[in-house]
Order: sequence, then structure tokens, then C-alpha cells
Amino acid sequence: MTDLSAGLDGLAIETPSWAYANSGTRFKVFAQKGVPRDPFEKVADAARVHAFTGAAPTVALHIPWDRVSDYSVLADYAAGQGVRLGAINANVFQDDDYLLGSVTNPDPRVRRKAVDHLLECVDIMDVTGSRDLKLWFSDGINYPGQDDLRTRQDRLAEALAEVYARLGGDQRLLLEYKLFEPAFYATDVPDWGTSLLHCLALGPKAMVCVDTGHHAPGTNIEFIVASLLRAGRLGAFDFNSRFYADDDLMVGAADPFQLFRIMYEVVRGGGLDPASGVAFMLDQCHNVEPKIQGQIRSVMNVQEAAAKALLVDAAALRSAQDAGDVLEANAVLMDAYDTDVRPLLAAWRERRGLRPDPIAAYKASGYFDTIVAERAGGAQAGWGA
Ligand code: RM4
Ligand code: MN
Repeated sequence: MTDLSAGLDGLAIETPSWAYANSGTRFKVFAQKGVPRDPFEKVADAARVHAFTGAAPTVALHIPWDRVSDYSVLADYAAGQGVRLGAINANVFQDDDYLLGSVTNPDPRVRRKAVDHLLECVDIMDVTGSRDLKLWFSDGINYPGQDDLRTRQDRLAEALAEVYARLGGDQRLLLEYKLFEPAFYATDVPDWGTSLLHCLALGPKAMVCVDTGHHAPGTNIEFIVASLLRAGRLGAFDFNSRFYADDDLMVGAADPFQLFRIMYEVVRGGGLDPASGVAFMLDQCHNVEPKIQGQIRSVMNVQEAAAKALLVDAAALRSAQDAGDVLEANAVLMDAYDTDVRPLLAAWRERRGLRPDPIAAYKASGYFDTIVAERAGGAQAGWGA
């Protein structure tokens, strides 16, 4: 059996604290049983995902959703659970002050407040040991003429420069883009070009974050991935699936072939090598499915796509490409995609002392019944809580 260990061992997938909390649509947030009531319980759930997959060693925090009085206590708790705290996600999109934007708001007082929050997030990183500050701005305008497009870019650049200057030597800033929503006419960071321009102006510690759900339908995301890897500016993925807009469904659920094509470009560009600095993060919400299982499934989906990408016969592909053999080149790629890699991954897990089927192992563990029983009383964590 093919041994993909060299590639798979380097693939660490970061789960988001908010995936364990209640979430929903703009119409309704549904409460699920056993949902964490505080960041510690979110970390405990994330640790279960790592325990059964062996591939999710870090958990991202979202501030202020995960605010605690002492982050070193949370970091120690995570270590005790067998995981580490990962990226710190800033939140400048849930305050009345941000009606007309955060760092691009016309009001300097609001801009100051937003930048202060971003700086606070770097303070937290210093304590948690997190490498990455992930920035997603909901900033934008709904109507032509509502504000000046260029001035808003200037304000954004100024805010980012102040945050960048505050970063420690090993810390990075990840700038995420999103085509639209909540702004409907012009988003201030709508695409990878805008994100990359700001990152290039800032310096080498500024990298682009590709959220797979943040593109127009039909966008060739793997081309973006290849381009950013070539430029050495692919900092991270926020993985999820979309059917229509930013659906935040399980990665690989809507279009496993697209995920394979993305992971092929990652492999092709050396992105599975931890030294490349590409962070593989999930950014998902489990509104109708069980949350911990949803995260386990997502980690497995990324691993399966990566395994298929690693199976691509690079030499055969190159020789077919060089010969201009269109059909053979396509067949080499499809052969890898059409391979059932589940036995390979089961073997990879068993070599690491894990059960071959993480979902079955999780179900058999009784963890879900335990948290349903134990997490009685108190308020469940959710969006905005
Ligand atoms: C945003 C964006 C961010 C995430 C929030 C919860 O749409 O994708 O990465 O922090 O959602
Ligand atoms: Mn995201």
C-alpha cells in the first residue's frame, strides 16, 4: 500500500472555537444539547477532535467571543487537554459603532476603537503563544457614492500598518477577503488582489487568508492558491463549503473535486511542508448537524483530499504535459482523484495508535452523553456570546 505519511504528517488542521458553539442563520440560532458554555469547554471539545483524528492539534480563538480573564490559564488548560491555542481572530463586526465600518469608518473615533481591538488581540497572542492574527473586515458600503472607495483603502492601509508594526518577530497578520456580505455594493477587502496588495505594502509577515466560501460562484480557487504560493503569500485557508453564498458548510461537502484541485496546488507548491507556513484552518458553522462530529468529518475530508493530491503521479503528469498529451495529463490527475484513499488513511491512523474510523471511535467514547449531562445550567456559547 502506498505510504503517504511524509505528506500527511505535515498536515495539521486547526479547528475554530466557534464551530463548537451555537450558530445559525440570520433567521434563527438553534440551540443544541451539550454545547460549550465557555472557552474552556470549547477547547475541551476541540481536543476530542484531535484525540480521534490525530490531525487537529490547535484551536483558533475569536475575541471577544472567547474572552477570558487570564489567557495563560486557558493556554495551560489547552495543553492539559493535548492541544494548543491557534490563531487569534479579531472581531470588529458586532458593535453598533461599526455601522459604517470599523477600520475604514469615516469617524476617526471608531477607527481608533477598531485598531485598539486589533492591538489587544496581539497582546493576547503574546500570552497564548499564537503565531497568527486573522483579520476579516465586514467593512464596505451599500450604495455608490456612500463613501469614497480610495479614502477607505487609505484608512485600511493606515490601520493595518499600525497593527503590523506591533507584531512580534514570529507573529503574522493574515488578511482575509470576501466578495460581499454584509456590505452589498463594495466590500473594502473583496478579493485576493486587494488583500495581496495590502500584504505586499506591509511586509513579509503579512499573508493572505483564503476562505473557500468567500468567492463568486465558479471562481477558480486553485488558481488563486497557486498564485499566492508562487508569491510566498499564502498564509492560511479558512476551509468550508458553499453552494450559494458564504454557507460555512463542512469542507469538501459541496464540491470534493474542488477541494482536491485546491489540495493538488498546495502539494504542487510545497504548501504541505510545515516550513511553508500555510495554516489549514476550518471556518465553519454546524447549524443542523452535531458539531464535534461535524468537525471530525471536516478534518477527514481535508485529509482525504490531501491524500488524493499526494497520489498524483507527478512524473507521469509532467511528461504528459510536456508531450502536449491533453487526455493523458487529465487522466493522470483523475486517476488520483478517483482513488479510494480511505484504507490508506485508516492505515495512517493505526500506525499512530488511533482507531481507523474517527467518527465511530468518537461515538463509542460516550463523550457526547457526558457533555450533555455535565453541561446543565449556565448559558450556552453562541454568536455574540
Ligand atoms: C467571517 C470570516 C471570519 C470568521 C467569521 C466568524 O465570515 O470568515 O474568518 O472569523 O466569519
Ligand atoms: Mn473565514
